[in-house]
Amino acid sequence: MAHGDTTGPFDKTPGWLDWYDGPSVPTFRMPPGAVDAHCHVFGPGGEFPFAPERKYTPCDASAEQLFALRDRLGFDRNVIVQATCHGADNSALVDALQRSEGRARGVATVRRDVAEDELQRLHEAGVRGVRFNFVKRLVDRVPTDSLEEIVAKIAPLGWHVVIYFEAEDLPELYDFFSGIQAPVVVDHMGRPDVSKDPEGPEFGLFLRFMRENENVWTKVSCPERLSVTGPRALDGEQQAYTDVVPFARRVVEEFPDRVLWGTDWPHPNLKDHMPDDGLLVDYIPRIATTDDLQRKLLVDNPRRLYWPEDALEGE
Ligand code: 0GY
Repeated sequence: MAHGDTTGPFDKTPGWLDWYDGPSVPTFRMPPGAVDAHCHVFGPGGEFPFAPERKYTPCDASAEQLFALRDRLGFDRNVIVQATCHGADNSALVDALQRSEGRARGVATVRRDVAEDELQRLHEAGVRGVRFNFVKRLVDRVPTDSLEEIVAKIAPLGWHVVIYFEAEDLPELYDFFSGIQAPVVVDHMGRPDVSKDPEGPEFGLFLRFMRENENVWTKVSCPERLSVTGPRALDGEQQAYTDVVPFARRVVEEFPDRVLWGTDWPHPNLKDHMPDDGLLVDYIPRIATTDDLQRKLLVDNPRRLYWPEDALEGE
């Protein structure tokens, strides 16, 4: 790894991803209790088969590997998000939550006909939200009346809705999203085109969406997906993903109590480069520039959403 100090060998057992030469140990020291609020487990396919309707087949990425990454980077906890390649079969997610010893919570995918006792089972395993995906390359569109039915079923459990969409689709989806009667978490700032002006109309609509809907939060994650300039340094090793910084920093500063951050490990569908998660962690202080903003982003906000019982204890 070119970046940072690896301070000793990373124990890549059991079966660490063989294509993955990382991660480096970040320079940035996270506040105690930091949460990686967006990451995945995939399979292993032999044990937890991928969904027949999936649009891609990922690498296997196990719970043990995820927890090794957590410890390596300095996170305390994870929020594991169901990805489309597992469809609405949440078995791998539930298995990972159960292995986490209370250090992971989850976001599941369910269908409109999901039974109440299934939702209860997911809740007991640590699921606290459902994910609606609108990214066309990942899923076939689900009708909004189905999604409304799901919202009505999960609301009594105190769950929230995670939405994933691309910026060009926000105008069409704006009213539906604004009507969701539950907390809403937007993945990756609604995927702005960062070659455009952060003060321009496209990102302006996203900022307006957050301003008008106080139940809306966002993950200021995935610079590695959004960046055009990429991981290569523009003016120094630490300056990866520079073009995404003004977007994420703007959101963190305007909505400090409604932002989350996650690695997105193991970075499905990124074909041009495999991100170094250590470098991604070192991006955090560039978008959350004070101790106070970092603590909110990494500790207080995710705990309020995923471990509210802990947040209450601390008050
Ligand atoms: C992410 C991003 C992607 C994939 C998925 O559910 C998924 O398959 O979310 C992507 O390809 O942009 O957040 O994992």
